[in-house]
Amino acid sequence: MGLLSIIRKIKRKEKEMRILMVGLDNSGKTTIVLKINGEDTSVISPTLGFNIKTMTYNKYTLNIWDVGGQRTIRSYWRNYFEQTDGLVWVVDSSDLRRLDDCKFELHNLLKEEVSLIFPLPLCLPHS
Ligand SMILES: Nc1nc2c(ncn2[C@@H]2O[C@H](COP(=O)(O)OP(=O)(O)OP(=O)(O)O)[C@@H](O)[C@H]2O)c(=O)[nH]1
Ligand SMILES: [Mg+2]
Repeated sequence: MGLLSIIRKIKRKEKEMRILMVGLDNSGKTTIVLKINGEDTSVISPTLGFNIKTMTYNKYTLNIWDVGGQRTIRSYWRNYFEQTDGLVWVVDSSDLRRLDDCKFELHNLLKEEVSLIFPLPLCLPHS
């Protein structure tokens, strides 16, 4: 996962990327994916497994894997790492009470094979 796999794909002129979105439950992952896709966000329920959304950007096809973040299912995140090209870690900056929890989970994740992280501040209307 990470920069090397993206470079390899670009060299092979592959136009399909797999992006994994993870973060604590209720951090806004599904909301972000739906917003980007121009879909209704008025009724959203917690993700229990995962959702896949396919989008196109600059001739690239992005398969976005939006994975549920509830505590009981976080241990399954690693099952999605294989063949993932990039990872987006979503933080709800207004949820100060759970920032330590968020930090702990991110540290756990970084022990796995994650080779590249871009900080990408995203502001939802209520964040
Ligand atoms: N975190 C966040 N949530 C917002 C914001 N604005 C609205 N929401 C609402 O807060 C909830 C966020 O939930 P989801 O998008 O389901 O969060 P999630 O990260 O996908 O949660 P899981 O699927 O349980 O992992 C939704 O009901 C949103 O409509 C915002 O600015 N930040
Ligand atoms: Mg969700």
